[in-house]
Formats: sequence, C-alpha cells, structure tokens
Amino acid sequence: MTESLRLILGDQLTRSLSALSDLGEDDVVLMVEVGDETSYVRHHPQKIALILSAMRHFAEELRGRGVTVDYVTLDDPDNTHSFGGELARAVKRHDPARVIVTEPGEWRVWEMMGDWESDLDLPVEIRADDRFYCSRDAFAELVEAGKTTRMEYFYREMRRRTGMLMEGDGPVGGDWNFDAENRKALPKGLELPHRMRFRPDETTQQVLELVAARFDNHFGDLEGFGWAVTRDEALRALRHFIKDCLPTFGDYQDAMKAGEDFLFHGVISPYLNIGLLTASEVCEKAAQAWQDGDVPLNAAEGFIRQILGWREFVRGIYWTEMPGYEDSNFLNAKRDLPEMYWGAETRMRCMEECIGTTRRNAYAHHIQRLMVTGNFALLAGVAPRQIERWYLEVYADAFDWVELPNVHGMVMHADGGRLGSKPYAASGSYINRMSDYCGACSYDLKQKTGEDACPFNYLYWNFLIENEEALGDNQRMGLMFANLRKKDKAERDRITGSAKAFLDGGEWP
Ligand code: FAD
Ligand code: DLZ
Ligand code: SF4
Repeated sequence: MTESLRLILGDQLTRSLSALSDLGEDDVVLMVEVGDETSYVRHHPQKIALILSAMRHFAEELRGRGVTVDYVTLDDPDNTHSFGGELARAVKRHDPARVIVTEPGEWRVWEMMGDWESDLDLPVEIRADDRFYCSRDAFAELVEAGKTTRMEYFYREMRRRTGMLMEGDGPVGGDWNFDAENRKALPKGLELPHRMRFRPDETTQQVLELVAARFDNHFGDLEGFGWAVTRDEALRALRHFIKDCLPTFGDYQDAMKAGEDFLFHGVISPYLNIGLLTASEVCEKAAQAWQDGDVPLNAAEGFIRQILGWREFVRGIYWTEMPGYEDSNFLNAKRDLPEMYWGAETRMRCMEECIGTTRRNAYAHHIQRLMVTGNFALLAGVAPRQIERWYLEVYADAFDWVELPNVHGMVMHADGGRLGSKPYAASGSYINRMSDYCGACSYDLKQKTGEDACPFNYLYWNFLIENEEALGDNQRMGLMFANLRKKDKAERDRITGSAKAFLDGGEWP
C-alpha cells in the first residue's frame, strides 16, 4: 500500500515544494497532463510546450533521485483529462492512505480541491505554498493592518520583514525607490545583450510535435521555441541576466525599441511562475550582485521591487479579493476586443510591434503590456473579461493569480482602485518618449484628431471625456482633468468624433 500520493501540478515544479517534503520510500508522486488544463483557455502553443516539457523533465529529475513518479501523458488513451479524474484513477492504482497537495495558484483549482476529500473518501492534506515571501494568511493580516492599500506601503513592509536591501531600520542608499532614475529612453547605438535561448532536447522535441499536432489553431508561433525547461537551464538564464543585463536594467526598464523584444529584462517570469526558480533566490542573487559592486543600486532595487513588491502584492490581492474580483467593471467598459490583438493588420506601429513579439515569443515586456496593448484596451473601453482572457492566453507566464490583478486592476482600473490609485492612461507622446516606434508609423503623432492623427491622442482625451464622472474626483488625475476642462466644445467634438470614427467606423469629423 502506498503511504501517500502526492499530486504535483504543472506550476509546482520545485524540488523544495511543500507537497514534496518528508517524502517517504512508499510514497508516489503523481503528475498529469490533462486536457482541462491545456484547453481551459486557448494558451499560446509555446506556453503549453514549456509547461509539458518542464513537467516531463521534472518527473525525470525526481526519478533520478529515486522517487517513484506516476506520470500520465496527454495522449494516454485512458486519460480522463481532469485533475479530479486522474487523481481518482491513481487512487485506484496505488491505494494510498492519504493524498498530499500544495495549494494551487488559481482559485479555479482551489475550488476543485475542496471536493476531493469527499469524492475520494480519503484524507487530502493541502499544504501552504511557501515559495512566496508573503503567505496568503500573512497578506490577509496586512490587509487588516491597513498596509496593503498601495503596493509601495506593502513593499516597504516586505523590505523590513525580509531585511532585503536594508541598513538597520532604513533602506540602503537612503531611498526606498529609485524609479525617478529608471525612466530613460534607449540612447542610439547602445549595444544590447545577446539573449540566451535553449536548444530543444529530445523530450522537448516530442512535446513540440504533440503541441503542433493538437494546438496549431491557437494564436502564436511554436517555431523558435527556446525556453529553459529544466532547473539547470533556468539557473543559467538567471546568471546570464544578472551578469549581462541587470547592470543596465534599471536605467532602461521603461524603454521600448522596434525589433528588440527583450532589451535588458529578466525574461524569467515563466520560470518563477512554474517553479523552476524561486522568488527568494532570484532576489538574493540580485542583491548579492549589488553588494559585490557589479550592479548599481537603482537597478538592483528596481528589479527586486518587481518581485518582492509587485509580484507578492498582486498575489495577495488575488487571494484576498477572490472569488468575485473579476466581476467588477468600474468604468463600465463594453467594447469587443479588436481583431488586431489576434494579428489582424493595423497601421499602429506600436501595437504591431507589441503584438508581434507576443506572437513570436509568448512574451512582451512590462511596459509593452502596460503602456501599449493595455493602454489601448483601457482607452478604447474594451470589456475587462475579453482583454483579461487575451492576456491569459498569449503569455508564457500567464496564470490567473498574476494576470488577473495586473489586467483587471492595474490596466483596466475595473476594480475601482483596489490595486492602483489611478489608471495608467497615456497619449501617444508617452509612447514616443519611451520608444522609437512613432518615427516609422503611418499615423502622425503631432496631429491630435482626424484620420491620420495618432489614435492614442484622441482616444486619450475621449477616455477622459467619457469617464469624467467616474474619475473626475481622482486627486492623482487632477492635472489631466484640469487640461481637459480647458478644451472648448468644438475641440471636444473633434475628439469624440475621431474616436467614434476610429473605433466604430463611419464619418471622420
Ligand atoms: P522583468 O522586467 O525582468 O521583471 C522581473 C520580474 O518581476 C518578472 O519576471 C516578474 O516575476 C516580476 N514582475 C514584474 N512586474 C510584475 C507585476 N506587475 N506583477 C507580477 N510580477 C511582476 N506577469 C506574470 O508573471 N504573469 C502574467 O500573466 C502577467 N500579466 C501581466 C499583464 C499586464 C497587463 C501587465 C501590465 C503586466 C503583467 N505581468 C505579468 C507583469 C510583468 O509584465 C511580467 O512579469 C514581466 O513582463 C515578465 O517579464 P520579465 O521576466 O522579463 O520581467
Ligand atoms: C497551464 C497548464 C497546462 C497548459 N497544462 C497543464 C497540465 O497538463 N497539467 C498540469 O498539472 N498543469 C498544467 N498547467 C498548469 C495548471 O493550469 C496550473 O497548475 C493550475 O492552473 C494551478 O495554478
Ligand atoms: Fe503608436 Fe501613435 Fe506612435 Fe503610431 S504614432 S506608433 S499609433 S503612439
């Protein structure tokens, strides 16, 4: 009889996972490739390939350490294609005394787990996921204490609790945040690092064939797949980032450049999210690089804030606001997602660039997601559910717990300000300042309205006009609305007319 059956999910590929601790000789680890997970949304083919290949490699690694692994593949003819169904079949095969799991990343799966004990008529132990700095309970306590109203307060609390980049009670360098130094556009001629990609081995090749055969109608290219699929490879990718990119990460964190998909970014979010790397080792290595004098403080702090601050904060918001977080629609946005998000032709160079890297790589860096594809969806009033689904489908790092707060809260302000105090609405001049996209765009950045004007220009003012009632009292948007109020009726009409013509078709003003 098997002592305990330990189910490991596709985003739990971490040797130190709580469900893998105190593993006994008579225990069995269960891993399952199931249709419910590969198809609950139409994931980018690279995302499916990354997860399935990393799962198969992880199973091999465990076997290499003497662990008994029961692995069900997607093409197993008896596969029931659900976590619950595969667990029930495995219980019949192994007759365990109990089942052990680590809490899942997503509410959807958390709800399923609630039924397993009665369905299986066996004890099911759900252990906390300790791969995060802030547990779900600790975040809930911080909510009670009023320390999660803004990310910055939460982040400072996490710096204090972890001692990360701290000197006594204060932050090293005297400031908590060096963002003011981190907004430079890329200077012409700056050499960009050559990014590390990984050649698919035999296991990955098999997965690529499976994915190509089953999911070829999903948005995204599979050719050129170069993701790390083992912990060793992910560690090599991390070392490459820290040595070759992190020193310059801070300065150009918000920059964008046509044809350059990765710049100085980490490109490690999928590895963090599926467990090949842990948040603490990544932050500690970045802090060490600063201590060794290899990386300036604005870069190390800026990078660590993304993980110790933003990543932990959005997870906390997700688990304290679910279920129901996704139901709000503060700005009453209802438009269908435009076809250009799925690759339909567009004259907007910035959108074409950001959607292009998404299709090629299942990746776009933060400022592309926030200030281009996100900003457009916000200004155009796309229905939150539709744009959330797009982000969940197209990125290799997309899991509900991290995607939903970023899109619903940060981008769409659909939560009315729980996650961020104001929407990041911006006109074309922001994109022009931070990128080289506009020079070769067939729209004219300088024109404010009309058929050839940059759509971000009139969509920005139209957004303020349409949302004056909902956002007019927002103190952080005071200057924006003061400028709007200076516009006379004729100008407002040209703005709303241009927005209507662009979004709905018809006469240009
Ligand atoms: P870097 O720029 O090198 O940053 C380092 C790390 O910080 C990232 O790997 C990531 O783990 C973390 N991080 C940075 N910003 C955030 C953030 N806002 N929330 C959570 N973690 C953050 N990130 C995801 O992991 N999954 C998603 O589904 C996701 N969806 C997003 C949707 C939108 C609309 C926006 C604006 C952001 C989203 N992000 C998401 C956050 C961020 O864009 C990605 O984590 C980042 O682009 C990943 O690339 P990188 O590893 O090169 O990041
Ligand atoms: C995303 C994903 C995919 C595409 N396929 C699988 C799978 O076949 N088996 C599996 O265990 N996990 C998969 N995952 C990741 C799960 O969706 C993820 O573990 C849950 O959503 C919990 O966060
Ligand atoms: Fe984008 Fe406008 Fe610049 Fe064209 S001009 S690239 S649409 S911001």
